[in-house]
Amino acid sequence: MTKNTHLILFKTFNDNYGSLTPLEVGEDIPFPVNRIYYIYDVEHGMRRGFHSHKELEQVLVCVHGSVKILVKTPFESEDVLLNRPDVGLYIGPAVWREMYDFSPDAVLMVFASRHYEIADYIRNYEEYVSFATGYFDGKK
Ligand code: T46
Repeated sequence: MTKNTHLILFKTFNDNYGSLTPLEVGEDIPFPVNRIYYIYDVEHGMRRGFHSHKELEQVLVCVHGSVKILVKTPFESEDVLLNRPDVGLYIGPAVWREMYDFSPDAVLMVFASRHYEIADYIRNYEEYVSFATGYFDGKK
């Protein structure tokens, strides 16, 4: 997958009385969770995101319906379909993301490693490419 992203398959208990997916911080979610938010009621054709984060780590779970996530670095990009409540998409720092093709019933839940910080967002694509090139070069 694209650098600093991976899919996580959560263990799930499927019983004759229904299904339950427990998420343990530090095990299923690979960082301490400081914030949770969810995105829903997204109008048909609407695209969101268009930014990267400098430090934030997140796990995105489409707990109902479906949504596609474009994850992109200066070197590669991938479109990920999230349509199962037992699958999470980890997105680390320096990854550009766009969310699109929300089904009308989609609920996208996000577990985040940090509180909401405007200064952690990079919304200008040229600025992002420069930041991410330096970030990934430093990891070689
Ligand atoms: C991300 C993707 C997956 C807050 O006040 N607190 C929050 O914790 C968040 C996430 C947002 N907001 C406010 C800021 C805006 O006025 O909610 C409004 C919508 O946020 P934004 O336009 O950033 O939403 P998206 O869908 O473009 O991006 C969000 C997250 O912001 C972002 O970190 O990775 O979901």
